[in-house]
Amino acid sequence: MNAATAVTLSRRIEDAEDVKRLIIEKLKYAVGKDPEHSVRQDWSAALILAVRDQLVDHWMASTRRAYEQDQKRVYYLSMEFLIGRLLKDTIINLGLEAPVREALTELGADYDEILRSEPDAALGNGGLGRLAACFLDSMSTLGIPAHGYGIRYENGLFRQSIHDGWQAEEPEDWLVTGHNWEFERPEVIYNIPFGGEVITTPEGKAVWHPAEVMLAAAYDTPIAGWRGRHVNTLRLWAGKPAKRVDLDRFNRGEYLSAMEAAVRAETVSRILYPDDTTEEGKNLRLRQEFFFTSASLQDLLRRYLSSHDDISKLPEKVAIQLNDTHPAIAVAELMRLLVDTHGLSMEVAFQLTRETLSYTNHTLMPEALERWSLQLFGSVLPRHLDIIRWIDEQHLRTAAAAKRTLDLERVRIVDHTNGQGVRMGHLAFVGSHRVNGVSALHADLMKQTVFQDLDSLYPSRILGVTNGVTPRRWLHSCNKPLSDLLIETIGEDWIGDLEAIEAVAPYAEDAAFRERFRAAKHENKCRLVAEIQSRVGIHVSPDAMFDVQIKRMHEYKRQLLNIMEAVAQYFAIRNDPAADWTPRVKIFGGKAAPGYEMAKLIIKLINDVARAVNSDPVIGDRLKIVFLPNYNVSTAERIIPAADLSEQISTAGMEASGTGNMKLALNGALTIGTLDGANVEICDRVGRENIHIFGLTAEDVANYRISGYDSRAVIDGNETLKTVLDAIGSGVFSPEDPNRFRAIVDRLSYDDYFFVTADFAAYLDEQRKVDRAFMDKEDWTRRTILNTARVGWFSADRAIRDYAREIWNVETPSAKEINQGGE
Ligand code: NTF
Repeated sequence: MNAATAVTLSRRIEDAEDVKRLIIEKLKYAVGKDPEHSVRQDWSAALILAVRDQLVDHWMASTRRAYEQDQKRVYYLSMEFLIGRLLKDTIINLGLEAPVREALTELGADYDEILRSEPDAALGNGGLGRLAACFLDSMSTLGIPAHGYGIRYENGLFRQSIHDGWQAEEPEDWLVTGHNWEFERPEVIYNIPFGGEVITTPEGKAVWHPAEVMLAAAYDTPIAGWRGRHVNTLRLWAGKPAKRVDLDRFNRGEYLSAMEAAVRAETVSRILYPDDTTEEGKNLRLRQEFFFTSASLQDLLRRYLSSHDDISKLPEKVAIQLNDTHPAIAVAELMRLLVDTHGLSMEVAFQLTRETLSYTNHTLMPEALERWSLQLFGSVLPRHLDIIRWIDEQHLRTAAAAKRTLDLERVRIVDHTNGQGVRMGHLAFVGSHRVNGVSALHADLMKQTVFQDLDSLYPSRILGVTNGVTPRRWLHSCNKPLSDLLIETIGEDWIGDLEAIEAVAPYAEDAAFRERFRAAKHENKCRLVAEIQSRVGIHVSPDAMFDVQIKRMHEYKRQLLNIMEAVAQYFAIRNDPAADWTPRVKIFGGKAAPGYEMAKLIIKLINDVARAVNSDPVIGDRLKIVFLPNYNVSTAERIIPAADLSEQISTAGMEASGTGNMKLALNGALTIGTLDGANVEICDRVGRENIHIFGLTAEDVANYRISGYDSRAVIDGNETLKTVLDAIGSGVFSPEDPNRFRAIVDRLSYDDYFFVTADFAAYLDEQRKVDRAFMDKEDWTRRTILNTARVGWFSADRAIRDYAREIWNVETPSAKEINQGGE
């Protein structure tokens, strides 16, 4: 052991005494406070800094190992990382919870309160961003040398509040209290050019003269995996001006315009686009995408070249994953860097680019497949437009040579028809060696729909890698009662190898275990009852079924179907209050994109129905409806362990995968769902008898889209449906504004694109089966245990192993090796 190592080891935490010493040291020398005068924010900062120290040695060792062994590295480029809070997860991953809790208690600080005071890093909208965060955890757990690359948004996803039932948005300012996890890297700075023109030299070389150059500055957050042995980096880029102040202007007294360039540059990392399906503020959005992609590629090329001479070996040592089309400009930017900076030919550059890049598609919704007008694209990225045209030519030659009859216009990257534009999905596809969907069904549908032509040109490029979730955050850390029970019963292998959770299956037949499983659920429900009471002032009973739908508000996810069922049930209870009703609490959580009027109207409908139902004395505990505002990662961590029923009721064929479905099943909720996304695979694994499937299949939906579908006739033929829609449409829930929900009813009657009316009867039927099933406590518990036991495959570790094997060509240790550990 050399002297340097000896010094660092003394900072290691072995017991509560070490924690106390380190926290006091941090309070004093990093925060600048003495314990007597420290407020919660100071304790929190000191604790985070002390825990962060624990990561540093492993972080450096991980980096050293990657260099020494010349390991292949994975770069995950994502516009979104929805990481939430880091403190509790990191403490648990490092196995430090007991000493930390003890130390803080002895110091007179409240551990749980400190955990709650950490702001959620909401650098993402929903599924795609949360998946990226789970993948970071798993890549560290599996010891894959990896970087997440993204944007350090000043304002993450907006904060949602509910005023009079309507969604209101406020900016989320997670950075104002300081982000103690990160390390600023002032020396890691890249130029990011924009605009200008491309001039061809007499030798035929294209030279880009940008109109403007800004800077990208790096901020690193260490990400530990299970047991903290391997630590990777999340590197986020902030926009900075090349020159902070224009001194000439300033001296002329033009103070505001002297700062113009600074404001412009900083705007690039100012806000996260609050929408995961449509692009707005097109110019800024395109600049954001290019900004972080270019900085990331420059950075990884610099790292590669610092230990390799031969750029042509890049694909052997580097794998770059594009999380959706947002970083798709990487195809052209990597070529630009290889050609313009490193002097390769276009042909060679294209081959290396394709071998290095791969692309994940997360949605088939046509409006989400990005597409830039030629005019905009050419004005912001003129050199890239040239490169893309070149790629398109090559690609067209392949298409023309193919024996199939193809509509060449449809396969082109640059669309020359009326709507002229650059199709980013096509660019990502053509520039990647693998293109993956996020569930088996989704990958199939990609081949049948949006990428049908490209799939026929490049067969075997598309594959499915079903999503997964990290069992560390989504069971072990968020659900202590259940995690403790599992550890006591089957040991703790499942935390690092979720498929080992299958060992609990036989206990489904054990009455004493079922009792304890129920007790764990009950404890979680009581905690949520208190939160509902304190946040929205609604009293609910922990003995009722907690029926949960938490996800972005979107018509295809069909929160509307859920609330319509609530209305039907409300009327049924009123008609016969004495019948044997299964008490339910319907819990909703989710944000609507600020510009998405229909989704916002559905939030209002949920709240208006809730107002009527919750205050109706006839109903009592038989039905309660709760909309919890500002749904985010931390709220999910409290709702999921308390759920009995998981609503996964999207229009079949439209939810690419879902990950909430996995988290809820893992935490012992039964699913009511359509055969959509990963629900299909969940059904296969938990068994058809342990899940409540209803409604049209993706194939049915596709057929109806062709043959046409008459929702008017369906409504007329279903008395309950008609009553529900009449009530909603005539203002029963909005007497102060009877026409408020007319638009919803009209949509369902004349253009029911999401097949709400088509699935209504089947959904109600299945819900009544759920009611009956819930009343049989023992059998219900048995089935929920089997859900927990059988969804181990949906671990993000398994998903990352699939990526590593099928896409990145990177080796991973076996689950056994992970659990046995070793440095
Ligand atoms: C989401 N897509 C899909 O809607 C989910 O089904 C899926 O589970 C997640 O991605 C993760 O793969 C998006 O968030 C986006 F942005 F593409 F719409």
